Amino acid sequence: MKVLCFLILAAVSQAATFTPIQTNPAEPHPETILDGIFGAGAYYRVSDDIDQIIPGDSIVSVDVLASYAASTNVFVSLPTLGGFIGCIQTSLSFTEDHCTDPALNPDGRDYVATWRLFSDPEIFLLGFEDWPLPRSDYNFNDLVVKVRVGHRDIPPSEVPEGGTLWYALLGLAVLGVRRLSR
Ligand SMILES: [Ca+2]
Ligand SMILES: [Ca+2]
Repeated sequence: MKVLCFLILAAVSQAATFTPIQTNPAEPHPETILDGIFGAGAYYRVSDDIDQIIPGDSIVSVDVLASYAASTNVFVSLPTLGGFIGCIQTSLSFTEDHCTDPALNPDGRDYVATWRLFSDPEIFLLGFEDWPLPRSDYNFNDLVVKVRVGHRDIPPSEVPEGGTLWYALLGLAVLGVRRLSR
């Protein structure tokens, strides 16, 4: 019974969480924007408990997909352990900078929704909300960007040579035979 309870608790703690996106009738929902560019069903929403850091060794490109904002929002990336934190810096004084990591936002709230493409794991689609609550319409389309990340090439010295790899596989096979023979 204890094991069952632990498994249930583990499943609950790993449940995906999605920050709600409000609908503003005057502007498109960010997923309507993505539908028009990538096609419906081409992407999936990333859980908001894991979208704080864009994983990668470099940011290869940033393309603005849409912006429905009264202010000028500029995307900036902050290197951090394991990747990058994405932020918008805004030009108007009644709004504030918002980052993918809510801990960096003045009120600690989440102002970024993230999606990924099924066809390309190197691409992250970020929808930013620039107005803080309670005045915010919270529709996450004030800046929608496509970020492509890159990964460091592994130097040849770190790639096992063919012979080394075969000896390693042979060693595992020997261990397996010994275990079976016990
Ligand atoms: Ca988020
Ligand atoms: Ca908005």
